[in-house]
Amino acid sequence: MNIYLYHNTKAEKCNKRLTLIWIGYIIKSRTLRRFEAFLWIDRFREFPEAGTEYINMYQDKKVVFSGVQPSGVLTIGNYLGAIRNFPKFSEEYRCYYCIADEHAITVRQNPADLRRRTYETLALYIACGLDPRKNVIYVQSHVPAHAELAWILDCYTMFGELSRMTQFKDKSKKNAENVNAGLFTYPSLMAADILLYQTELVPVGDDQKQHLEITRDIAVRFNGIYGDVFVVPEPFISRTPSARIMSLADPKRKMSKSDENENATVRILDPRDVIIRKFKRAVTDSDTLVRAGEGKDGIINLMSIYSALTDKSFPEIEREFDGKGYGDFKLAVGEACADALAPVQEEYTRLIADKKYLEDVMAAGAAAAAKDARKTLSKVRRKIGFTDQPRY
Ligand code: AQP
Repeated sequence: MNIYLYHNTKAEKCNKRLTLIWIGYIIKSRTLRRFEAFLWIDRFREFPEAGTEYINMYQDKKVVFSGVQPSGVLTIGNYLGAIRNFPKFSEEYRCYYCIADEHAITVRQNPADLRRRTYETLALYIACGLDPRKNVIYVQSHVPAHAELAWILDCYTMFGELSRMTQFKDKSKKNAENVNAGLFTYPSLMAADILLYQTELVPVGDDQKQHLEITRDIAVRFNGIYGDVFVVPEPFISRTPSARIMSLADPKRKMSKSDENENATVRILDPRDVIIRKFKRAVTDSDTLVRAGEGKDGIINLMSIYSALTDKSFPEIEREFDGKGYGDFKLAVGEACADALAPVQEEYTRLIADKKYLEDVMAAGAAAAAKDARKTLSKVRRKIGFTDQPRY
């Protein structure tokens, strides 16, 4: 194997501050004489193609995939249960994080709101620490392979399996006037999202566990018929209580961004005074002790949030608020939450004003994701007996 080093002077012209080094290696063998990979090290985020190029370093790494629907302003449930964990994987894994707009339309969306929230979700991803140079960040509908593979997987997913999904049951009740086929087949689209990239690990909140199980079942079924086509993914669900943050208005229900009761959710972008006010109004119980116990779902939920934000254990929290009432505790949770979200909000405000930058990130992410997705999709098409697509 010969190793060649290239200095890319063209890129240096684009940005004087940019140090760009290409390392390519040519594998000399009887069958293969071509570039196989290259390594790009850059120092500055402004370079538009960064998302696409940087991740080529990670070609041989295991894959992480996750996504969030732009179906509302993200909540601290989305943040603590999922997004906050995303950046942890960036160094060790090849990471794909999508903005799941195709999933969002299973519930009727106002088109202008959906468009705006797609940008907002992207800006929030980055503000929460996802570096577009180290992760493939993209919008699901920009990569048609998701919808294409979803249709194929629909044909390998059983009606009975889909009928058992609790999210389908919950959302059908909530949207009784619009129980559409997409809501029902949501899990095969999610399976397609994950399986397209040969994903090993899927960081999600506890509520998505059942969808991960069906994804695994679909992959195993497909592999059983056609050989090892898909990697069978594992969920990554945080063991901490933040894996399921509950509604502040009804602590027996999950906190959801589409909840119409504004007091039920704390949004990542809520102003400090709003955050504190919502925590002050959180439903608890008639007791006064800050302690985890039976019938104290509201307090357990607040303790979970406080624990996730401060890294304190439940016994530590109980000691800290020994002799104090719920009022002091709620205020402390509200302040801890507002403090944690302040830097995210500041970065978000900067990013959302730069539409051009966000569109560059979207374009680079879609290009990288589409390229990788195509590989799996071509393999699937061949396996099931579709003919080669003609060029047109
Ligand atoms: N309350 C929660 N606690 C912990 N994790 C949560 N997640 C959502 N709510 C909580 C995690 O956030 C990720 C993105 O979720 P999603 O937007 O794809 O769908 P969802 O789970 O249906 O989230 P919402 O907020 O409840 O959306 P709507 O109201 O539109 O249905 C997932 O990893 C999820 O586990």
